[in-house]
Amino acid sequence: MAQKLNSQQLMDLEAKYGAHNYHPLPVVLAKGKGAKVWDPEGNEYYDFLSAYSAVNQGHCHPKIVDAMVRQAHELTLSSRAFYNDCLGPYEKFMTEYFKYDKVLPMNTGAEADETALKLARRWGVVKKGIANDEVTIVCCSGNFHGRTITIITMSDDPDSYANYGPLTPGFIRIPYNDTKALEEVLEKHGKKIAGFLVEPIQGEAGVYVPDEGYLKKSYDLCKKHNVLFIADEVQTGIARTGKMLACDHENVRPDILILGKAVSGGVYPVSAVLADDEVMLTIKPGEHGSTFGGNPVACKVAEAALTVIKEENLAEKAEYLGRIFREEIKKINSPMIELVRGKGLLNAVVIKPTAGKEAWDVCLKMKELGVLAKPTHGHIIRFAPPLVITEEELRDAIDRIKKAILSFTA
Ligand code: IF1
Repeated sequence: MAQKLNSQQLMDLEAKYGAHNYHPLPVVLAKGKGAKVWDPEGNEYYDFLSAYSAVNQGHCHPKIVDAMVRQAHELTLSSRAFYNDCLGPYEKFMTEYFKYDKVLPMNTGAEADETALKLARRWGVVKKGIANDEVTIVCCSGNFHGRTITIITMSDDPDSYANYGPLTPGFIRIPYNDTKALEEVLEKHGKKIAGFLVEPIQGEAGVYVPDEGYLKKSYDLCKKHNVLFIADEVQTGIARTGKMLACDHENVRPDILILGKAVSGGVYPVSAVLADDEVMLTIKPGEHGSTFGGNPVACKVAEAALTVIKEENLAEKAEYLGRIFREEIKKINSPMIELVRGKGLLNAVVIKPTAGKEAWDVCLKMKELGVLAKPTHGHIIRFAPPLVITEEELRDAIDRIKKAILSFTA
């Protein structure tokens, strides 16, 4: 029998044998249940990252895991060369759930974003009549849509795009949360613009919440110029911000909706693109796809995961608990807390380095006290627990966060 490895040994293995494309917090997760996770030594933590909002339904939700295990015993993969007996019912479920004509199933967020870009370009060529080599997509500064070559073309973060060789033409980037900039680009180049791709709240930018009305105004501008409004709700969707979709806060219905992460409750890679026929049917058989997209396990997992969201009222919970979180964190009397922002349970605290201590040190201290979160951009800590966290657990976690921050300034 192989002997059980401890945290240090496991981290050493990753350093020695794994590519060095991540810099994780030094904690190893070996078990998860609801809002809590445990390391191999048995230490317990509140998970305030939720695998970047994939685990909205909580770790190892029994209904989702059951759905996966049951289907895994029947049929795991058919490919799309044949039909399978889960995909049709899943597509009916998804289109009724999100109220679109059609869904296109993929696996990861990046693939869903790529799919949306292809759909928008195709629609631009065949419906709007833009010349094939001129189709343009407008994106926003500070965006994060994934890691493919085309997607990193849109990024303005050198960590994402630098030294990866020639990128993809056909994008214009404008400032986020700036309807004037959108209006100008549409006035100037509208005839060759097929779509405007936007995150309703920017995750990677440090949970950057745009001004109220930004999405609605942007949507209206797109309509005026016959441009598709494309929402990347990979991180903001599925109840995270207090509504099923973050666009619901402004009653905006995207022409193309991109979903990932929590569509499966973090149990399996499942992503999806939703649109109406006028857009979706511009892609014909053989023109796009994926071996695993729409596989039977994915279908069953996603149906279960989305059912849990409604059964457990997780959007309402996120809204209610998010208010408590922001209120309580704002009460902490420390010069380290510069700003608290967010919506629902997608929140961030901007940390002002104090006495040589910064966001990374706060995260290490929180880890010691039983709360896991990860800094972004050096000075921002994202706080996004599973939406199933109870009020009692949340308040307990807030006490620990408070202790961690005060330990540097008291
Ligand atoms: C990593 C960030 C979060 C996303 C949006 C598409 C994707 C993502 C809005 C791609 C992915 C992740 C991936 C994760 C880090 C992370 C992240 F900090 F980089 F920005 F969540 F905030 N659209 N977000 O947020 O989805 O292909 O990964 O399934 O490790 O890179 P994917």
